Amino acid sequence: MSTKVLIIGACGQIGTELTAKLRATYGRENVIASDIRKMDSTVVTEGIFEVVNALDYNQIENLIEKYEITDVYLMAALLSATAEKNPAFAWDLNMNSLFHVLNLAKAGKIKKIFWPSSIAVFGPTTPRDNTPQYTIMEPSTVYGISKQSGERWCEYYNKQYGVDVRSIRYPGLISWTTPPGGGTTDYAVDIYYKALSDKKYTCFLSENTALPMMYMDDAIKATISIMQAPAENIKVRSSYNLSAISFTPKEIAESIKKHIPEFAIDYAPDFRQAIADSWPASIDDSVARKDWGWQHDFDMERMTSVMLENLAKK
Ligand code: AKB
Repeated sequence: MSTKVLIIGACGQIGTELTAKLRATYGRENVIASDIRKMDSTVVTEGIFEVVNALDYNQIENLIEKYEITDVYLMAALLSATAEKNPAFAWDLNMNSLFHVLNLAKAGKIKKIFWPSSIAVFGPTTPRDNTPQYTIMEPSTVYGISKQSGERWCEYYNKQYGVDVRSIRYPGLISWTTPPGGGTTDYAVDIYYKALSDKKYTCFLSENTALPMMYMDDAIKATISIMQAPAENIKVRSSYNLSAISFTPKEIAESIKKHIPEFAIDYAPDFRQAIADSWPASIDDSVARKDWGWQHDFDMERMTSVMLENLAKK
């Protein structure tokens, strides 16, 4: 049976680029993009697009039957900063959308699920440097609590019902095509826009706040390769640590100054500082590297060159 993909949340920061790559991989007619509303983006104009509410089980089931979907990528979620402002809705969206696709797989209607977790599953009691795959996890944000609970349910559905669900803990993701929305790591995207437009940026995190980050091309590569790996290689059915680079606002500003010498940064930490302080500074992803051959391509300097070059053309 050939692969037929449904992406839920296709118009977001990850969904947009994931949809393009999946269409290039499996063929445009085999990848159905969906989101809560039609947005002005290439995922809408360059292939099949359906409006779907990730909280509506019947709508998702109908799409799966209509297009004979085999694989679902569930990318709809409220991120860390937005979730703190609307805890009840964040819990509802992040958990119940996951239950819907897990239950559809349990009922035999789809074969494989990709569900993103996050470094937010870790908390203030987790070792901060080189955080291991298995460690203390006491998340202190609504988003982190939902991702940690989701991981437990993914593992449960795999062990109890044989559901083939695969997951990675994304770090902060940096890309130039679609802006992020509502995350604590979003400064690392905003800074490039402001460096080009204003030559200065006020960062909502303090200068020495190190966080794990990754260029989007690496994240998309990881997402597709974990889904294509043989099932027996996916030994972790909660979620895999994934790492590429780790930097502070001061360090990313220095890398931008190599291209824009007059660029200036100052700091005005807000409520997102406490969220960042509860997360790891760097991640040990040796288990993903061993189990399914993960490796990253982009370091900070390469990422800065690509970001500035492409945003300047926009
Ligand atoms: C966020 O900042 O909320 C996200 C994440 C690390 O999951 N980018």
